[in-house]
Amino acid sequence: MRRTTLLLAFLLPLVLSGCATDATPASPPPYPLPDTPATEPLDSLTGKVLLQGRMNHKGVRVTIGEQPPVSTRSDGSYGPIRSVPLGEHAIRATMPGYLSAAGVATVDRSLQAYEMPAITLLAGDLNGDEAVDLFDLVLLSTLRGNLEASSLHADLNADGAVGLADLVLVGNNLGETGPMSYE
Ligand SMILES: [Ca+2]
Ligand SMILES: [Ca+2]
Repeated sequence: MRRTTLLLAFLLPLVLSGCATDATPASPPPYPLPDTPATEPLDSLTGKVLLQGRMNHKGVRVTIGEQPPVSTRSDGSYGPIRSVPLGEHAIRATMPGYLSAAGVATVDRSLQAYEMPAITLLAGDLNGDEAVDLFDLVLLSTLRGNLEASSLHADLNADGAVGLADLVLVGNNLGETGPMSYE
């Protein structure tokens, strides 16, 4: 028993030193590590929404899944929206006076960034029922020349007046319905 213990005491340092010379501390583990944990959220989601008949596309409200809504800048861009969880998310773009747009953003772990396709909202849904029809045309006629704050959504081309140009936009879109879908 004592002999065995002595032998071990003698051999152990040799064995350990042998191991130490074989092992390289900086060597990678012998199995591949996943690039991203499956629950890692998307870092950046961006997109663009344009407003028919306008040069300035500011103020479109964009909601993605459960994220807080964001607003478009004057060039129509929005985002980046950070920390979007993996999975499918409903996306919706709304603007008073315009048909809305709806789609789905599918975020998977292979993505570092996601860009929604650009979409142009059609003008003329003044009463917000997702249809451009005679009711909107009549409503616009009654608001013509009126620049109360409550009627500003009828100034579709945002030129500061409710007038003929806005009437033309509604007329051209008669029969269109929303929500418009992303291709
Ligand atoms: Ca309508
Ligand atoms: Ca106008």
